[in-house]
Amino acid sequence: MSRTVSIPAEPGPLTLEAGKTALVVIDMQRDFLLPGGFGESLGNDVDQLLKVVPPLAALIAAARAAGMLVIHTREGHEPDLSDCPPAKLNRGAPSKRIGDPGRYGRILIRGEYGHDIVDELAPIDGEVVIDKPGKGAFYATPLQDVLDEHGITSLLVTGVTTEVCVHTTTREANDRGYECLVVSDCVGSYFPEFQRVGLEMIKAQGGIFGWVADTSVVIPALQQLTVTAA
Ligand code: C5J
Repeated sequence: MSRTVSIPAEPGPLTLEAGKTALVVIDMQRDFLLPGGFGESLGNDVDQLLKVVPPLAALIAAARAAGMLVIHTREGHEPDLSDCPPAKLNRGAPSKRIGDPGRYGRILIRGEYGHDIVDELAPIDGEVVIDKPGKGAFYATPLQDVLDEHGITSLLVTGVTTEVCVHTTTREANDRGYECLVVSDCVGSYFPEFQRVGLEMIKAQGGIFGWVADTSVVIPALQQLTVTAA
């Protein structure tokens, strides 16, 4: 076991340090992933997101085994929608808005079945769950404080959707000084072309706001890393 590991990422290797790296799992919620949920009701192909679940489950298991901080996020709002700006509420299909009844309860409302994380990736005791009203995980949340408390400087970023909440969170984190490695087979978009271009954008221009690698290299790296090593 070692305190640091070099990941063969793109556009170049990234060194991660035990105890300073957290896994962030963004919005793997039933409303986005499940057949019949909010995402599918907007005409999206949820299979594009569901295929992320097996590699992400394996990555979460590796992070837990390494003793790494695991943080889950959920996009959603208070039942009275007081934290949902009109500019967000009033767009989209008029019959499918945040707060409306959906197959899995009121759409993207905290406490509803659809708002919670899919069973396969459910947080375990001690893991941090951040409820966020926006696309980015830093906006109007305690995420920065949580990372500061744990001395985190690097993030493994995963979840959905690649071009929306994953991108926004990675950009927010990059601007705050975190090194972000986006795990390519653990992020998903309803749109294959957005998935491809979204990943290209992160690592372009020498890694303009992050690094990209898949689980075939990230999981073995985590297996070499332990937060308890001297
Ligand atoms: C979206 C997200 N796409 N988690 N949310 O509205 O990316």
